[in-house]
Amino acid sequence: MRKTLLYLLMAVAAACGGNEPSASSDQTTDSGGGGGCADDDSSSSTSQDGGDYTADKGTATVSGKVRWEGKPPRRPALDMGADKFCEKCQDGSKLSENTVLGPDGGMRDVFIHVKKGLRGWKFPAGTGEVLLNQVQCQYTPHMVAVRIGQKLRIRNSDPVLHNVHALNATTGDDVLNIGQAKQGAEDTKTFRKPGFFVVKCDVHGWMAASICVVKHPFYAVTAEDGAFSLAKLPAGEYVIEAWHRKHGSQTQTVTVKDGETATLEFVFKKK
Ligand SMILES: [Cu+2]
Repeated sequence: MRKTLLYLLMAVAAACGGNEPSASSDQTTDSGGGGGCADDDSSSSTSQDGGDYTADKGTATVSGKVRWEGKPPRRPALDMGADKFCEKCQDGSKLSENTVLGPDGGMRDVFIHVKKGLRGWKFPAGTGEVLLNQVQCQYTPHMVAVRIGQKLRIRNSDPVLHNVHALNATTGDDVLNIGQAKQGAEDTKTFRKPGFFVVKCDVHGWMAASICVVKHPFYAVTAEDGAFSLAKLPAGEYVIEAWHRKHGSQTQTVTVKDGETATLEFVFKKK
């Protein structure tokens, strides 16, 4: 570790940003489970039909908004003084991302998904890839959702050592620990089971993110407006979960018919 830190100090560049050619590797994990994103479809099936799901089999939509009620939590400035490069990146805009709200109280970084009700449907593995970047000593984005089979590309855009150390949110078990010392380094990861993971960087204590792995396409991560829409659902009764890394989980049960839209509102507040 001492060697690594030495490297880190040597690697501190004059500029904040930039790119270099990347080295890459691939990993696959079976580790799943954890609260939050994990699907829980051990209960009775509620949606109609079942079988191989294709988008033309669903015409129902569940949409809505996640909002914060009450005084908005403070977003303290991150103290990146422990690392010379990171300190240089501090321009007053690096604030805690623990709770990020929009101007009208919409809540960012809430993971919305169908938790129950899809039993009987089979979903093809996700395609393409999703990026978890490390930029100016923060993970970007703060919350990443990835399908089973879809590639999670992990990139270090900084000229300092970071690592993506992911832990099962429930058990605390290590599921992933990828260190990237070089600017432009890339690795890819594919998940085989759904689950929810919190991510930390062992070099920079302020860095935080989460990864949600889902087996079906009915999920969303909210932006600052807090809005979400789960479209092309088969008609049925569903348990919808809203999960936030800091503020926990809420569920609501909803029934939707073909061609109809059901609207939900999730409200988080200080506990
Ligand atoms: Cu870091």
